Amino acid sequence: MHPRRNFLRAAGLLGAAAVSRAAQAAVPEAPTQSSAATQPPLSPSAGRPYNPVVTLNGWTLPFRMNNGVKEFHLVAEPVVREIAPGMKAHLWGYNGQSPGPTIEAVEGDRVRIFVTNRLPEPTSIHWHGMLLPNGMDGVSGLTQPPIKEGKTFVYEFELLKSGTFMYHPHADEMTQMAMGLMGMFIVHPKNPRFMPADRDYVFLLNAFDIEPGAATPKVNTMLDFNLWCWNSRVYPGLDPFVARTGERVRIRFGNLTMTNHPIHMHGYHFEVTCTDGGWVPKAARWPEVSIDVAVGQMRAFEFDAIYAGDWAIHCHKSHHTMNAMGHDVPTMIGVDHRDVVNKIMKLVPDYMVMGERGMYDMKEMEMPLPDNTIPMMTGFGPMGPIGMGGMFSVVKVRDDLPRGVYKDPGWFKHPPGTVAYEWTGALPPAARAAQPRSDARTLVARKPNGDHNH
Ligand SMILES: [Cu+2]
Repeated sequence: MHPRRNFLRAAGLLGAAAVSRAAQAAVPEAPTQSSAATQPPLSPSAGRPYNPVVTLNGWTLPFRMNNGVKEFHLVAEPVVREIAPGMKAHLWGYNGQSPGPTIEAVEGDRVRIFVTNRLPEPTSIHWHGMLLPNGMDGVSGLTQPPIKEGKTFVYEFELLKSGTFMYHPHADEMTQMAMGLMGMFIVHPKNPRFMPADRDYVFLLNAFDIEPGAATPKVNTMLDFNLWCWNSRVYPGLDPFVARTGERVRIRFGNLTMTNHPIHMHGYHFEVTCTDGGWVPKAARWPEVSIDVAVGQMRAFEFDAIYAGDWAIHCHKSHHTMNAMGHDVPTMIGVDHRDVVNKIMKLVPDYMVMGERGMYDMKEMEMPLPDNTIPMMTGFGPMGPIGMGGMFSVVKVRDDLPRGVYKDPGWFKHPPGTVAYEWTGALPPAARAAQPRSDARTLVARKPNGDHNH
C-alpha cells in the first residue's frame, strides 16, 4: 500500500478517538515502503509550508503533529532492497528500505523521532550535521545508552537551521553502515521563498561488497566495494532526474561510503549552493562541472535547466560506474587469448577475462552470470549499449514536460543536424592540412592587450 495512505489511515484512527491523551502518548505509526521506485514529493500535511524534495529511488517519511511537535517513527530492521532489476540484496534499513526514508521538516520546528530497533544487535541514530542538545547526538556509549534489540528510544530537538543533513547509526558503525542503515534529513527554510527550486532532488552515496550470486554484504570491506550506489541502487536501476526547460533544479547528496566521489554533470555548469555548514550566499558560490564530496560531507548544486537533452550525471571515478565483477579480471589488452579462453571455459563455465581490445565487448556480451547479480557494464540507450553501471544516471531536460511530473519522459529527440555522425567521404581539407598552431598564433596576436596567459 502507498505509505501515505497507510499513514493517513493511522492518523484517521487517532482522530476518531478524539485525540485522547492515551493516543497522543502512543508511538506514532511507522509507515513502510516496499518499492524501490522514486516516489512523488510529499507535500506537508500540517505545519509551515515548504517545497518538498524528491528522493531518488526513495521516499519521504510522513509525520503527524502532536501538540505542535512533528512526530516521526523510524524502525531499524532487516530489509530486502532491489539494487537493480535482477538483483536483490539483504540489507539493514529503516521502514522497509535502505536507505531509510528522507525526513523533511522546517527550520524552527520541534521534532520528536521514535526509533525502534528490530535489528539483531544494539543501535542508535546520529543526526549528522545538526545543531542539537548533546544528549540527542546519538553516539551510543558517549551520549546515550545503546538502543537494545526490541527497544524504542525517543529523540527530541528543535531544528535550529535549514539545510541538508543525514542520519545514521553510531553503534557498530562499520557493520551497520556497510549493511545500509542511513538516510537523509532535509530541513527546509522557514521562508519558503528563500532560494526556491522547482525541483529539489536528494540522494545518498553508499557502497556495498556483495559477491556475485550472494545477497548479503561483506561488512569488513574497507575500500574494495563492488557496488557503488546512489541510494542503494546502481545503474541501470537508477531513475533519471527530470526537469522542464527553464526550471531551477537543485541536486543534493551526502556521502557515507569510504571514499570521495567527484560528481560530474554534463551539458551545464552549476553553482554549489549548500554545504555541510548551510547555504552558500550568491556572491560566494563558485561555478563547477564536477563537485567532489568527501566522506561524511553533504553538498547541493543548482542550475537553470536551459539546455534540453539527456545529460549524463555520474561519479567521475571510472571504477564507480561499474558493477560487480569489476575487480578480479586480469587485464588482457593486446593479448590474443581466444583459444586459451575457449579451452578454460570448457572446464570452468563462469571463467571470464577482459577482452584483448578492451572491455567494450562486454557491454554487448550475453555472459552467463550467477543468479542474483548484475552485469558489470550495462544499460542500453537509444544509440546502443551505454556500458555503465554504479553511480550513473541521466538528467532529462524537456520543453514539453508538465510541471510537477517526475515520470521518465523517454529518450531525447534530437533536433535535425545536432547528433555526431559517421563521416563516410574523404577527410575534410582542414584535417588534412593539420596546421592548428598557426591558427593559435593568429588568435593570440589578435588580442589587443596581449592578455594570453589563460
Ligand atoms: Cu565515486
